[in-house]
Amino acid sequence: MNPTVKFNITKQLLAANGQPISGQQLADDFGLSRTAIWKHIKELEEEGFEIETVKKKGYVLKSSPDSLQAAKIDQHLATKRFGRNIHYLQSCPTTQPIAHQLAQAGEPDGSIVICEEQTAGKGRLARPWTSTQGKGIWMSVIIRPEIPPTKAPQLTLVAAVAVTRAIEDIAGVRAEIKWPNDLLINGKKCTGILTELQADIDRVHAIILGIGVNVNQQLSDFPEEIQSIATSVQMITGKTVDRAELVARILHHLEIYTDLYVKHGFEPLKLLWESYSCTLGKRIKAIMIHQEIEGVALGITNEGILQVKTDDGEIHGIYSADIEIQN
Ligand code: BT5
Repeated sequence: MNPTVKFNITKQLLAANGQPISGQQLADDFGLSRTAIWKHIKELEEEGFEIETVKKKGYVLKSSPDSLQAAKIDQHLATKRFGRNIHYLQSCPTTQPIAHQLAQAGEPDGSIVICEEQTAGKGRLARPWTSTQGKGIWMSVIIRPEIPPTKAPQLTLVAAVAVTRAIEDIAGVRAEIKWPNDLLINGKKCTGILTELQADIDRVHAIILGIGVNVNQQLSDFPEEIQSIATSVQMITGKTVDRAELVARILHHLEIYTDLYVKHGFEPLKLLWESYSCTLGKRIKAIMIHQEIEGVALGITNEGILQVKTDDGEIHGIYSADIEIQN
């Protein structure tokens, strides 16, 4: 089947809002036979779309599956670039290397790789990221900002603000950002962000922003070892969230904030970031590979570096660490 035709048929069926679409009309639109259209319809049915054929009227979409097919995200998209190229997979080990390959081959700014399940999802420092089938958002966004590589970690903070705002818009809950890459609700992690880079010494070619959001999991969907630290949006609100709508909203904010960042730098985003932060003013322990620093988190600099004041009054700039909040 032709993926572009399938995408467009799905789009038309979704947009028709329960009204029939004539098979002949679709055939004319795409320059195909009615049989070819029917084959696409059958394929959509196999993917969980419930489509009724009404004599002399055409195809009526009765319901669509809870999935992240490109057309399902597209129906909610209000962006110019972000999410305009969607690579959708049922299952993959991790979306990150796929996005890297696409970026290397010239995939445009704002393209995404998204899947229903990752079998080897990864966090920072090669830690595992649990990515349950059909319950969350597991996506990599390719971004091509014209910035030096040293500034790339700021994009993690920009993305954290975008996801927080999107969750607030769609589910009505306010997550808090734990520097640098965790979103917490009631102190438990619902989102992780992994920022990877393609760059030479003075220029970024692409940033691959890996975003994992726990959306519709129940506690038992998480492996036992993370049940005490993980949560999902549904566990907090008690309501199932339309994941496709949430993806579109994340992309909406991500496009706006990335553009703002490229134009005006990190400063305007810093205020927003601070308003969502649960780290600032708290006593924390910053755990790095070769060192641990304990003290009060004072704030972040205009570069996005966390400033921690230790008991001897010294101020340390932390570029990357795991943070434990102590009070
Ligand atoms: C992160 O790492 O939080 C980054 C997660 C990025 C995931 C996305 S999904 C799309 C893209 N493709 C990928 O393969 N990855 C990206 P870090 O801060 O290192 O946190 C990892 C730790 O979080 C693990 O060691 C667990 O303790 C915990 N964890 C694992 N899965 C989790 C989940 N689903 N929810 C909450 N916590 C989890």
